[in-house]
Formats: sequence, structure tokens, C-alpha cells
Amino acid sequence: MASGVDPSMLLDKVCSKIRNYQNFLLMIHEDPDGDTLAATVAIYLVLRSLEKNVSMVCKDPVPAPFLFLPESAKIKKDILFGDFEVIIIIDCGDLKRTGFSERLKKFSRVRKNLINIDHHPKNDLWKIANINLVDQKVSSASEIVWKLIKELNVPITKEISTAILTGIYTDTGGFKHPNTTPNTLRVYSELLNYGARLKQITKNVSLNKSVASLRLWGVVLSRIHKNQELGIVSSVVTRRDLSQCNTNYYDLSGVVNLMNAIPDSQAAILFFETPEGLIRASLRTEKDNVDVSKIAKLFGGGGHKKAAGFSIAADLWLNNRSWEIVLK
Ligand SMILES: [Mn+2]
Repeated sequence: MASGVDPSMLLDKVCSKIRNYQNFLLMIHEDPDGDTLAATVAIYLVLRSLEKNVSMVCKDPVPAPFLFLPESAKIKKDILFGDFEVIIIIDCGDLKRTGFSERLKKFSRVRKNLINIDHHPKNDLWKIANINLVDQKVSSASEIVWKLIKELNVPITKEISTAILTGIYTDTGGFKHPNTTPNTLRVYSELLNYGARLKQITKNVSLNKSVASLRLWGVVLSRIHKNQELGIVSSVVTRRDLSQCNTNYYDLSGVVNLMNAIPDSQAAILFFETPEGLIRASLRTEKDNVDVSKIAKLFGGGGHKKAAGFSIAADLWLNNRSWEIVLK
């Protein structure tokens, strides 16, 4: 938890904010993933059961695999902050990712009720948030929210436990990533006891590929190239591929992880053309001694040790046999 602050005290503080106020806004990060969505929906359900007025906001639409989450249809794209007494930001990683930087700064100055629930490293949100309920050692924001829910002592429904499990499941890659701790598995077992529906999660999250997106994955996989010297596996996808397969960028999510399934690969890189005419690279590694954010930084990008990205101005050469990316 936040350095120098007693974690249970932070939890108490958040609980008393929840008990003492009536109007809440929950904020999901842009380009939302399973963790931010699921943790937010879980808090939403809990606050509704406490008869609070709650709204949820996310700048970007909810991706199809997460539409099964209860109340996800109530997530708004934009909302005026004026009527809310408390804003809770969930899993955002930094201020920019909220998509509402300026309005949040103003809110925290005027209302002083901005709560940051997160598991990312310390960032600029810490300065403007009035309470930082942050724990970098947990698998997901959902794991923190689970602790909060238990502390609030509310009835835990199947919907709530399913939502929390969705967040943990997606952020740990289905309990495969090293952020899966003994406590994560304890929480997992508790959630199953509360009736969390694992089948519903795997069905929607892992087994939710359309024919079109599998065709696109086929294109990506057919172009795989392995650099023997560096152990880097790469592939490329063009805007034309996307339109020919009748797909969009979201259909690519997950394919770069599959490219990492080759045991001796150090990292995988997927290059794709952006609508702006740049080449975007998405990097992943499963190796603990490889830091892909360092590679991304070399090209002006960034990210985490195991997942990072960058964009470059480059030309893409492609024929039936091979492809090449040439920096402009
Ligand atoms: Mn997360």
C-alpha cells in the first residue's frame, strides 16, 4: 500500500467516504480492459445495494467480450462532474488514462473527494487524488476492490463475485502471469464460494472469437518471422488486412500473446499500420529477464516490463513470402 500509510487505515477512509456520501462517479480508464471494467461494475453493484446514486463513465466503448458484465450498458461516454460528491478512479495507471485530466484536477481542488484505487506504480494521479488506495503487489485493481467490498460488509451476490473474478482472471491472463500470488488464489477460492461463474467468464473472455477475427489471426500467424539471433518473434498486419477480413484493431488483441507461445522466444512484436499512417508496434514477453519497455523506449514509446508499445514513421514492404519495415 502507499508508503508510510497504514493500509487498513486507507481502507477505513474509503469505507467512511462511501458511508457518508450519496452521489458517486466511478471512472474507468480509456481503451478499457477487463480489470478496470469489472472492478468498476463490482463497486457500482455494491454502492447500488447501499442505495447510493452512482454513475460510471469511460471515454471509450466497452469491448464486446466484456458486455456480459452486469450493468455495463449503463457506462456513459461523458458526464458532467458537477453533481458528484465523490469520484472513484479505478485501475487508471496515470491521470492521462482517465481521459478527463482537466476536469479531475478541478474536481479534486474543489470537492477534495477523489479516490484512486489502483495497482500500478506511483504516478501523477497520486498528487491530485485525496485518497490513494494503491497496492502494487496485488494482481489487479479488482483484488483491491474485493478487500474493500468485504470491509463494507454488504451482501455479496453472484454478480459481484463474478465481476471481481473477471478482473482478476483477465489481469492474470487466466492465472498464468507471475502476478498470480497465493493471495490471488485465496481470493479466487473465496469468489467461487460466493458463486462466481467462472464458465461465464471463460466463455466470454477467452472463447469469444468471431470467424472474422480468427481469419485475421490466420493472416498474422502466416507472416510470423523468428529472428534466431535475438529470439524475437514478429509479424505484421496492414489496414488492408483488417478491411479484407472485415475486422478492426480490437480483433487483434491476444494474438501477440499467442506469438509468445514459442518456448525459446524472448519476446514477440506485432507491427500494424495505424489509421494515421504510422506503424505501431505491440511488444510482449513471458520472460522475467526481458524488459520490453526498454525496447519501446528506444523508439519513443513506453509501457511495462512485460507489455509495451511504440509508434514510428516507417514504410511497410510486403509480398507473399516476406515483409519488411523500413524506417523513414
Ligand atoms: Mn489492472
